[in-house]
Amino acid sequence: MRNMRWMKFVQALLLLLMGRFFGADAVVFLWPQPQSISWGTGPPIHVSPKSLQLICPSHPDLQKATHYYTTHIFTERWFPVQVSHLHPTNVNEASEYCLEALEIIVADLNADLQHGVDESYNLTVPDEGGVATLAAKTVWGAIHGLETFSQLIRLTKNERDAESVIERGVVILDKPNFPHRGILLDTSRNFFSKEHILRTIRALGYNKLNVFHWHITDSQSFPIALPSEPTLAEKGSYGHNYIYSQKDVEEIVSYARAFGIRVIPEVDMPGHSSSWGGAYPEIVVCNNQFWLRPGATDPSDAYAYEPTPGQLNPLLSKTYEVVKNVVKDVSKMFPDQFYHAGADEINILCWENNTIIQEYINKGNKLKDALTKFINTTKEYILSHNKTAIYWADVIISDTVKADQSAVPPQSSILQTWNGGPLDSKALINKGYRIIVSHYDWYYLDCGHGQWMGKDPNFDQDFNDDPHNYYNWAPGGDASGTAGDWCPPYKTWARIYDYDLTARMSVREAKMVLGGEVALWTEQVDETVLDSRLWPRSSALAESLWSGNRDKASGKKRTGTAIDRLNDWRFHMVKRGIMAEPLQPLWCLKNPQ
Ligand code: CP6
Repeated sequence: MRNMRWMKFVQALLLLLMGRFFGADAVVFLWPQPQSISWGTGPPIHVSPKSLQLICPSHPDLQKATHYYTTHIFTERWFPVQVSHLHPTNVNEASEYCLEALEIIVADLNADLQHGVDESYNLTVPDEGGVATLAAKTVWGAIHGLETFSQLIRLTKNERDAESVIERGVVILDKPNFPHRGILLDTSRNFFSKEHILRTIRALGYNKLNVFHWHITDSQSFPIALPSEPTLAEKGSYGHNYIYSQKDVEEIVSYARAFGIRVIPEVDMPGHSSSWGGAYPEIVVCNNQFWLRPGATDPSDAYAYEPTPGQLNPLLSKTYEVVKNVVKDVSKMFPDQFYHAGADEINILCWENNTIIQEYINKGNKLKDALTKFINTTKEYILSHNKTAIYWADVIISDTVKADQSAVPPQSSILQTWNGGPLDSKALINKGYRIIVSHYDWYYLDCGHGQWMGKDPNFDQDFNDDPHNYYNWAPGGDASGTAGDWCPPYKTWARIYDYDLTARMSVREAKMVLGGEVALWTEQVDETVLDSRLWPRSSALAESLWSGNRDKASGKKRTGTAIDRLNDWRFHMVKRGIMAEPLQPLWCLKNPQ
């Protein structure tokens, strides 16, 4: 017995000494890494997630969040091995300290969840346990703090009778580097039922991402029921089981709020809108035509980038009648101040194919005047609902399709990039616009899957020449080695993490970058692979936009050292029901370097 006590004493002394020397190091892994974290030096603190008291101000979203975290997340158990080389093994013997409560204090309960709202929080767990404090300016910061708190709670090594502990006391001061941190999900090419969207939204919350950019409609389907224009979905969706009802939208928006996530809707126009032609064939030009122009020998002679072509006719009053209703309904259904108005990949060849538009040109107008007319008319609808418009940057950058397209959106608009790279960002900013970065060469999650285009020299010639071959649909496919993929290669987590979205910008320019979004276009994605396409790669974006991709002390890129932490985080997500794909074999976790 005496011996045992002596051993315990030595053990406690060792832990104490280790704490002194290593207290500043990672004690448990967190994702995204907080801006500032200082670990205490005491022994582990026991937490009983079920009896932990939560003291929470009265606010419906915060109360929903605390309820969710206490019932589902604090009680999370580990899978299938812990990355536990940093964990002490005999927690039970080392500590008498317990955490009894988490007190949440919010300075301003009225701050709405909108762009730029304060998301900071401070979290303190005293060395000797007792009451932890989560202090935030707003509910939305407090929700992020709850997530961090949940990541502090870990199980001890022995899975059989594992115990929940917080390894040390800790003080965390945290806030995001960028106010706009999101993912885009396209629900037009393939449909995703409500439960899959809700799961995706809570995964965003786990990662402290705060924007769900919902690319609701496109040429392939129109899956949202709008009260003023119900036939758009009735005739334009994949079927009655493939429509989001108003109630679905309400549920999605309110679920997202409780995780501090804004839902930004996009009903794409005037391009990418063949699906509107189900209800209103008269307002859609080159609707459902074969994607190549008759007699075309070169795939750049196409009406669209992928089947099926179809753009709104900018010269018809009927078009504006419908668009006005759509903007009205969507503005009402989504409380966010941002409204994404699309305007990507407008194809002049499609518009030229229409007699009304040809007459307009014969009168001396230019095609870009037609686009300007569309943007100028519809911007008024958007502004009249007090929304800020977001457009894809193609609306002013004219080289994506044919030279003759560019309109001038109001300076209050935000432009979202996808073509090009950092230099294009600078160009847009220097035209006076705020931007959101989604450069496909870094942030497109659908790349590298052998996509919908291109001839492949390795394929049989008959297959290559068959115009109905899915792989021959879009321009660009040749023997150059890029065949069969729009945007090779597959974007790895490290490529996403490493990207500096304000590279080579002045401080003034960098301020115009609101943040970034990874994009999941879904020509080749449906519910069966949704999680693995999104996660953990979107987590890489989440950290790079939250606290950056550099080590604070050394100023060096931390891409190389983030892998163990990301691996650990990936297991957390799997444990929470997000089927994130593995980054390494389990061997690496058992044999940490
Ligand atoms: N759909 C829409 C798409 C794309 C865009 N808009 C897209 C373009 C190029 C690549 C991937 C996706 N499928 N509506 C561009 C914003 Cl590589």
